[in-house]
Amino acid sequence: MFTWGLSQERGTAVTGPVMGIVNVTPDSFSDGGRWFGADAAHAHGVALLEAGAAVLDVGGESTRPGAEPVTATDEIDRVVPVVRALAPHAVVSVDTSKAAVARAAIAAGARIVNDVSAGRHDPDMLRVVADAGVGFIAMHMRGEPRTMQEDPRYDDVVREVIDHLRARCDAAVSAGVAPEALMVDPGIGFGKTVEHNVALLAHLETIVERVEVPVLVGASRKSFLGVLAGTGADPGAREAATVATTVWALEHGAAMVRVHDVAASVRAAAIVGRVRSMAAVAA
Ligand code: PMM
Repeated sequence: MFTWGLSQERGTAVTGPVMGIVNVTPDSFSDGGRWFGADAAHAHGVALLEAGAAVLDVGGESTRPGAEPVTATDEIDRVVPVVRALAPHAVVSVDTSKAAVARAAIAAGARIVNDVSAGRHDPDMLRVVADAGVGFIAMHMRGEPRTMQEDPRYDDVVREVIDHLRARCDAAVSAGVAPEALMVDPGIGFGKTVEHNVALLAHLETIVERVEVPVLVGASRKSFLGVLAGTGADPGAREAATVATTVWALEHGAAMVRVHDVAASVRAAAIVGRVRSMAAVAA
């Protein structure tokens, strides 16, 4: 059975706080099309592993705002060859909301399912995860990717995200998923304004305390960073801002960050770890 417990043996357990993104899509917001072929995606995954990724997150459907859905067959054709090639060398998660894709990816060696709908999109998802005994990442999303950025509103975004994540964890456990296999994610950019995203980061410690399972943060290259840093619409110009979110997230209790540029976040995580251990000795 999968747990998030740390172990030193690469390929069999999660060894660090950085998840690398391997998008096998023609249209993801920041790297759409770059790693679309299975060979290119595999080579990209190997490079992220060498840069220090503890998990490789392989996705075959873009979740950017306004993205069009992909059929399960197309998604399987995209992700399975890449999962199969990477799984002997890495802990691989599959970024999907479809049970059929999760099942095929697990058969190809994926050990974690990362579902942006937290098991709501497909009624079979939680059972597939429970039966396979794999890890499950439940993310908060308001609505669905195609429409989620149309005027998102909350009374209290932090409280509502916490309540939702706790409810999704309860649903997963009721379906037979082991509590140790769960991770949650506040879903930066998924049905949220710039202010909502900042509030979720600002109150990350509260989220970590209240959800009672490890927390993943995925802020990498997202558009609110372009707004906050004044770098505009080019996702590639958001790297410094992304590293700032890595440092903030790890320093405020996140167990893992999901990023495109693994090397930069691994270096940042090393500095955070070093300073934190010195602070613990000094205190
Ligand atoms: N973001 C994207 C896709 N999948 N999964 C989780 N758990 N958290 C995220 O923040 C997240 C995700 C969109 O980013 P991408 O298109 O660069 O993969």
